[in-house]
Amino acid sequence: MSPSKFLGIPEVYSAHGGRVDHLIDVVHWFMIALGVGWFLFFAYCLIRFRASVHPKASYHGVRNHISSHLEIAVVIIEAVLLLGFAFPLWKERTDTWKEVQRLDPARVRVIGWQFGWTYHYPGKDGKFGRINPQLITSNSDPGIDFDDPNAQDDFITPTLKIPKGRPAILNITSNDVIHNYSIVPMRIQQDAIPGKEIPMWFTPNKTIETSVVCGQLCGEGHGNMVGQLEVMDDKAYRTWADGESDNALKSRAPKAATASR
Ligand SMILES: [Cu+2]
Repeated sequence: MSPSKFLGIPEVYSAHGGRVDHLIDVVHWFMIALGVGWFLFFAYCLIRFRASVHPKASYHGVRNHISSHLEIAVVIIEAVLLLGFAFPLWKERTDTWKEVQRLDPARVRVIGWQFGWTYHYPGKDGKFGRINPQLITSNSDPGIDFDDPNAQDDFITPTLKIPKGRPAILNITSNDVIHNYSIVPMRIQQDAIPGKEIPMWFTPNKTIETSVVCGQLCGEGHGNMVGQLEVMDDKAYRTWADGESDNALKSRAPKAATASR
């Protein structure tokens, strides 16, 4: 039985999501066991130390060293948890990051702003154009420098589209305050911090059209920061992305020619 099934958490759509739900289950079972244990101890104390049996307090307190031994045991258990589980699991995640770079990931810059999200794709060349914050003209403007050759085929969309079955690397950033890009069906979220681009990655394993929310209270329009996400079949995604890239290149070609004269 898994508590995560009763908590109203939506279906998982990413490769790693099942492990997150498993952790949620483990933590809930552990907390239930702790809650029951502490409640029994509380009930025991109420009965064992009731006023009619112990009208006077003991001024000596505990005289043995049990509590010191218990504290040492807690330190050892926590060291085992940290060194034996947390560090190796973190290492596995960071090692996979190197592997992900080789798996032909879809890359998108995600820009949070008050109050919405903008998506910047690198286009067919796979390279994001240079970003210059001084070129930003509105709060949703990603500030792309179109004098950069790498920017010529870049395109911007109001909806995030990514392929199924390939990793998606989203570089999360913000134009103003701290936001948080939170995709609940993918079991992943990342703070959007102005001046920083922080990559987050996951592999969608089913197609879905869903919404993405802002997970960080960021101002009066925070509740309206709902983004749209579409996970498409890989072939449909490539057709769409190449088409958008070609259109962007065509629309900028005359400008690029004038600039080079
Ligand atoms: Cu926000």
